[in-house]
Amino acid sequence: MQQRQIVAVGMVGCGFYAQNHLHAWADLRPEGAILAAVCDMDPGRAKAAGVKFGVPHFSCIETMLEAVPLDLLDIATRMDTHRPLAAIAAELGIAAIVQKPFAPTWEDCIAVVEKARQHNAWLAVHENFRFSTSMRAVKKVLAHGTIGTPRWARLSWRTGFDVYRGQPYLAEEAKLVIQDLGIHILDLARFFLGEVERLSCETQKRNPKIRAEDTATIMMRHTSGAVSVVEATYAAKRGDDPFPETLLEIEGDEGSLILSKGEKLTVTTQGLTFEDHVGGPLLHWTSRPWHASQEAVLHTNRHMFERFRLGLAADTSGEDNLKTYALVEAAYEAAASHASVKPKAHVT
Ligand code: NAD
Ligand code: 89Y
Repeated sequence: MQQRQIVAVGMVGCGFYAQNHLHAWADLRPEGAILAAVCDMDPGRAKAAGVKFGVPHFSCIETMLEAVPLDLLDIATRMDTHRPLAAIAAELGIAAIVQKPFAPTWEDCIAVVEKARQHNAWLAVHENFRFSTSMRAVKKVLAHGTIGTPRWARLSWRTGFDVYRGQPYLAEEAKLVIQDLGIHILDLARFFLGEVERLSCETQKRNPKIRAEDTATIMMRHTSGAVSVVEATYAAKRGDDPFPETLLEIEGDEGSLILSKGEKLTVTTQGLTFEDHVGGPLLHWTSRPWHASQEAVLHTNRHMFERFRLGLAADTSGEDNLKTYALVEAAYEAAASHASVKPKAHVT
């Protein structure tokens, strides 16, 4: 397949988190990813993004697609709109990236994947945590065999940061911390330890002002035999709040690694212990505390763009992300049934 030199990108949704996508696409312009148009059904948001990034802006996706030839649609709206927007892209043979969570239900996710397959359209999910500089550093240590085969892990995301301020809709979600945030951590568990055989889960709603669970504790048996604990909460009250960092402990046959606050990686192997800072530098558009999440957007967009350009699937293709979404579904089922649950599989 011939490699594309230039990829014309259209952005749908210019809200809170899309600002990071817009900056990332602007940074990737010298590499050939050209932000060509933006769209938001809120005309004020569309205009603000269009003016800021110097591209035409639209408040209707169909109008944008008629006016501007695009190769890749980056959908950073909320999950309820992912299925119809991705369908519009697939029917036109345009590649699509959808933000996490993939869609509100397993059936919706399958429908998005099937629609793309039917139209031979490239599809990926913007699952950014595994692309952050620190998570790539952890993956490298594992891939080099420095700690041997991973046997046990704790992946922890515990905060009291006011996530409802920037994302007020979170307080109204029928499913909260597993679907919104745990989904990233479950994806990391797959990334580091492989697929999951079964899981159990306990949820809690500790903040009385919100609708759904804000705390989840999940225990998983991976097909490799490894066991992991995935923790996610929006209700922690901690002096040294690590938001939005994921903290890790992974124990292998030959050693261990610990990723602690401040993106400090401690690796123990053959009786020796090494420490390193493994976070990426601040970018001109990132700031603390959001930086760790933001910089991962740049790496995610670059990965998406490069894979699409080569005609290859993204690591977090629609198909791949179904496996992460199946863990979300299994966690809710396990919490409701108080039983251990085997994640669903999508059979094509
Ligand atoms: P938001 O409500 O701030 O922005 C969504 C925007 O989409 C709004 O401006 C809305 O007008 C627009 N929109 C909705 N339907 C549209 C349509 N049909 N056509 C054009 N525009 C449309 O939401 P947000 O907080 O930016 O969240 C967006 C997504 O990003 C969510 O899926 C969320 O889970 C995800 N997110 C990811 C991270 C991360 O770290 N990866 C962090 C925050 C949010
Ligand atoms: O929505 C969440 C996400 O995906 O990452 C962090 C977040 O913005 C708030 O917890």
